Amino acid sequence: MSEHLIQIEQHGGVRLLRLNRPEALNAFTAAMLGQLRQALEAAAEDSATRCVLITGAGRAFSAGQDLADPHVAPSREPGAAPKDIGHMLDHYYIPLALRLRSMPVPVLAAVNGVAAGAGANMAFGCDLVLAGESASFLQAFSKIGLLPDCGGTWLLPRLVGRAKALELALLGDKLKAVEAERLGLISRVVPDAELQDTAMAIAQKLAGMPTRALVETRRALDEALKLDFEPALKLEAALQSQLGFSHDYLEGVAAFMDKRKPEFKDR
Ligand code: LHQ
Repeated sequence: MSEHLIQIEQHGGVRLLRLNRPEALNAFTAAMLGQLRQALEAAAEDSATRCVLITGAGRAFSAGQDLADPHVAPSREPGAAPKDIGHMLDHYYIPLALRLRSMPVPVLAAVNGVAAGAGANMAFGCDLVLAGESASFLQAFSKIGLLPDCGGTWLLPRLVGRAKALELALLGDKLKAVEAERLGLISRVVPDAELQDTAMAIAQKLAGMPTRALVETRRALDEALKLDFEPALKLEAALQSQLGFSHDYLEGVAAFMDKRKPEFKDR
C-alpha cells in the first residue's frame, strides 16, 4: 500500500487533511501533491463534508516543494540537461491551487509551524488562515533563484499591497505569525497549544453554516476584485437572487422568526 502522505480524518461535517511528511517538514513531493489533490476531490464530492481543515504533522506546516524530489532537483552530473520545473507547476501546483480556490465548501488552514514557498502560498489561498504563535511564513523562492508560485504573485499584492508583496518576495525573510496577521496575510494568531482546538471549533462552526452562501461569498469577493463598483453590485444581486431560492435562506429566516437554531443543508 502506498504511504499516507496526507492523513485524512472526518470529524462530523469537517474533513481534516494533515500534511504528513514531518521528517522533511512536510515538503511537497509529486506523490504527496497527488494525494492532496485526490483528498480535496474526495472532500468536494462527499456531500456530508461541509468544511475542509488543512494542517501539518510535526513542527512545520510545509517547507514548500521538496527540493530533493527528482522531478525538480537539478542534476549535478556535468553536461546533464536541465529539467523543466514548469512541468511540476502545470501538472501539480496549478490544478491544486485552482481546486482549493473552487472548493464547494469553505477551506481553513491551521498553520502549525513554518510555511515556506508553495507551502505558504497554499495556506494563503485558503479561505481562512489561522496560525499558531510560533508559526512563520517565508517566500523562499528568491533564495533559490525562482519567483513566487502556487498563486503567490496573485495573492501577495492583493493581500498586502505591492510594496510589502515585493519586500516579502524579493528578500524572502521569515515573517512571524503576529506580523503576518498585522499585515493582513492571515486571519488570526492563537497560542500554539490552542491552535488545533480553535481551528476545529471554527471549522465546526463553518460546517454548521449555509455552505452555498459561504462559497458564493468567496466567489463574489474574488470576482469583485476584477470589477468596477456597478458591475460588482449587479453580481451581488444576481448571486443573491439565486441564494434567495435556496432551502438555506428559507430555513435561516424561519429559524430566526421561530427563535430556534437553523438546520442548514444546501451544499
Ligand atoms: C527540506 C526542505 C525542502 C527538501 C526543509 N525540500 N528538504 C515549485 C515547482 C518547481 C520547483 C521549485 O519550487 C516550487 C515551489 C517551491 O515551494 S520553491 C521553495 C522550496 N522551499 C524552500 O526553498 C524552503 C527550503 N527550506 C528552508 O528554507 C528551511 O528548511 C525552513 C525555513 C523551511 C525551515 O528551517 P529550519 O527550521 O531551520 O529547518 P531545517 O532547514 O533544518 O530543515 C529540517 C530538515 O528538512 C532538513 O533535513 P535534514 O535531513 O538536514 O534534517 C532540511 O533539509 C529538510 N527540508 N525544507 N523544501
